[in-house]
Amino acid sequence: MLILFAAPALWPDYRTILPQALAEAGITAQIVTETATPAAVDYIIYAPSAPLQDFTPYTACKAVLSLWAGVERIVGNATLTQPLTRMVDPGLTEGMVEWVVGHALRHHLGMDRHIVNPAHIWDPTCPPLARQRPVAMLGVGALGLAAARALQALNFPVTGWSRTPKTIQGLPCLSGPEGLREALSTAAIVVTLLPRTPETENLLNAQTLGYLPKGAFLLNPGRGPLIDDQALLAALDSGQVAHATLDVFRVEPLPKDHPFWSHPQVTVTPHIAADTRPHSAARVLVENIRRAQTREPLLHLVDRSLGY
Ligand code: NDP
Ligand code: OXD
Repeated sequence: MLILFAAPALWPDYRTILPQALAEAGITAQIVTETATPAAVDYIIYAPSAPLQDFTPYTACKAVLSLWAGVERIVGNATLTQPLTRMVDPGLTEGMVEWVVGHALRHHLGMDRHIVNPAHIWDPTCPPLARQRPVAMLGVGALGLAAARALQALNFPVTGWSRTPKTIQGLPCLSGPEGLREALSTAAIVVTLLPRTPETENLLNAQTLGYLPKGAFLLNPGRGPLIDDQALLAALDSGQVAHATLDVFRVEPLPKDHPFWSHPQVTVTPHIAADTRPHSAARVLVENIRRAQTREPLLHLVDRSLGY
């Protein structure tokens, strides 16, 4: 078996552990980072930064396995005819849960007032309890559901919102445009864990931000284009949105002159909400290779027509 690891910058992270994970699964394979015989490649492990853009010569390739959860940079590639899987990695999920909970608690507890208090103001205002701070979780897939569960464990009342209607034990869920309006209309905190697709572009715009109660907090670890930047800046200036903590942007790195950098009500984190963790991710990759070899259904298969 020949595996092309087509993400050269990440190879040092996987050089030891990917062969180990293959060996643990009893799979014998040669892993290369480039090849002169693309027709001999059985699997491609891929990241968006990879130079590989033309999948046509990989005629025997059984699957392209993305190291990233978000696949918007590969899903529309017309040369890609092989099955594409996205990354659902327990380590990545754990990181995302920590980022969402950490930033939600920062705003919920009003930590900034005490961490940065140069005038030494003694303000004994106690924050409400989490149970009084409703959260709208836009996207209840691998990451959104895990983040929702962690917030629920702290007593935040969470409502999920997704493309398709869902019944999830203990988590009220809505879908569709009316569901979005309903979820946002009571949300004190909104978290966007949606993929970037034509349908999700500018989902949070002047109209939908207007559904929120005044002074809501926004956390976006999903993708930059989910939000209309100008509409968000206007909502921040009017106080409609009290603070936005943004991890992802239309252009990354966020250009130095972008107004988000200097806006007092915006926190920029540099696309670090969650990273694929090689130890756990290697096992996920290997499990899908094992499944493809035994003709079992692949995990986390991307639906090209939906774009995620
Ligand atoms: P999943 O595919 O598991 O979940 C996606 C969720 O979004 C699903 O609930 C899906 O609905 C919902 N959704 C998709 N399209 C729409 C739509 N048009 N309207 C409403 N809901 C929609 O993805 P993950 O949870 O694994 O990842 C989510 C995103 O997080 C990734 O696509 C990526 O962009 C981002 N990400 C960011 C990282 C970071 O470091 N900042 C790290 C990793 C991921 P349904 O259930 O009905 O299909
Ligand atoms: C991903 C990401 O999609 O890091 O995996 O954003």
